Amino acid sequence: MGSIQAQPYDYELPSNGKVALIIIDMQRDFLESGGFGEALGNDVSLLRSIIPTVQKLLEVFRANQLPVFHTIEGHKPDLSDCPPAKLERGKGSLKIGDMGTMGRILILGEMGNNIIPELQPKDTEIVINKPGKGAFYATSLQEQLQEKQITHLIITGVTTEVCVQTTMREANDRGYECLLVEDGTESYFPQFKQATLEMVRAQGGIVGWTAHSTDIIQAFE
Ligand code: TIU
Repeated sequence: MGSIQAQPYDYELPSNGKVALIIIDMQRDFLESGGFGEALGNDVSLLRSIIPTVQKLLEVFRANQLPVFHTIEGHKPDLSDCPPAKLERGKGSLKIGDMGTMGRILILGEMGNNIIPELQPKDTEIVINKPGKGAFYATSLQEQLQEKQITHLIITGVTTEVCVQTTMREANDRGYECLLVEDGTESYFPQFKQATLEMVRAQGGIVGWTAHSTDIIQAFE
């Protein structure tokens, strides 16, 4: 493993291989009709464009026997882990916990809350259920990364400016070297994706790096 052509400058992979792939919230609730994304008033079809890219990265990490973490945004059925502020936010017809066409909206274990079939985790991969937008808040992610001595994170998933960016900022504050995959993340709002890519790599990589998946994959071949 060497370096990846990235912005604002090349991203150095660790020589000891302590790098993980993070796949954020690629769940039906955000990518298919009848889930949370649509309940918030979004066109969910836009997000599906990154599926082949994330699949390719997943194959590369699996082939190199490198750790993969999947996250799911979801709440306990009794909503005890959902703050009232989150529950009550928005003016859509469906709220968290309501019955949608894929089961209860954003509730762990419901059909809509499952990871999409195209990116099903293997038994050896870690799935982090998270009640917040960031993957570190109220989860075991930090402990699990530390256990594997991971220092570098390649970040993918949805949506760029919400759960992906929040997680990347949380990871950056915890000292991880974060690389956001430009074509491996998507938003319901193209301008928000673009702004996020620019803001995380501004000021000399204030939050981290961004790179195209082809340049990342090349570094693992
Ligand atoms: N609404 C939106 O853009 N995102 C979320 O609510 N969660 C995630 O980003 N996963």
